[in-house]
Amino acid sequence: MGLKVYGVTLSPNVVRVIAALNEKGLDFELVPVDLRAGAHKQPDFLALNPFGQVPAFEDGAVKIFESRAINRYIAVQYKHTGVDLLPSKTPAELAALESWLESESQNFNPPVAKFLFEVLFKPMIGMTTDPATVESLSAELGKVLDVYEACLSKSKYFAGDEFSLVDLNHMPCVSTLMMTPKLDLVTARPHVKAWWDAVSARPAWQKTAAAIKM
Ligand SMILES: N[C@@H](CCC(=O)N[C@@H](CS)C(=O)NCC(=O)O)C(=O)O
Repeated sequence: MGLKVYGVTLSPNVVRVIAALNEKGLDFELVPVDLRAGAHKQPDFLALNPFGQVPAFEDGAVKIFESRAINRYIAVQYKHTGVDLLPSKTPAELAALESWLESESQNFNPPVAKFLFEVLFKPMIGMTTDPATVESLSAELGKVLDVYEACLSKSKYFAGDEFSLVDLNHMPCVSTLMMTPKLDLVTARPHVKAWWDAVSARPAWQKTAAAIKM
């Protein structure tokens, strides 16, 4: 029994779940999945995630896949443990939070995931980074970050003055982006940079970051 995260910390999607568990102060087991050997396409893993991707998650009899769905479960099931990741009160506040959660998965994640694959992960698997692709993805990402800069000039966090799941869900890819030569996408935008400085200084994130093996 207990909480189990299946995956490896090279994956920002896996780190997203680890970050939520650490914010909650919950103990969990990280069960390694050998992606190179194709363990994620074997029947025992497909029983956890039929799409054969990490992360997968177990809380006793509860089995969940998709990092954002896992984090939503953690936020609701463990609402009163550690920091409240869904601190909204009114329907309007909840809707604002949902808008930025959607933005993370629909607007931010597609260009940043392609960017990180091009810049960091391609060289790891013996492929060559294409500079033109890097430039066009940087421009695409920059437009999203311009919207974020405007948002974060009005409030300390994405959904107001309290840290929430919106901030947390963004953190793994921003952290990985900060490891690339294009970290100025963040640092050149003062409010995005101030946000990153604040959220990455959180003790739970420090614990998460220390566990990441690239
Ligand atoms: N939307 C999924 C994405 C999961 C995902 O793309 N996982 C990657 C690692 S970052 C994976 O398992 N790749 C192996 C594959 O697709 O075969 C989530 O957020 O959990």
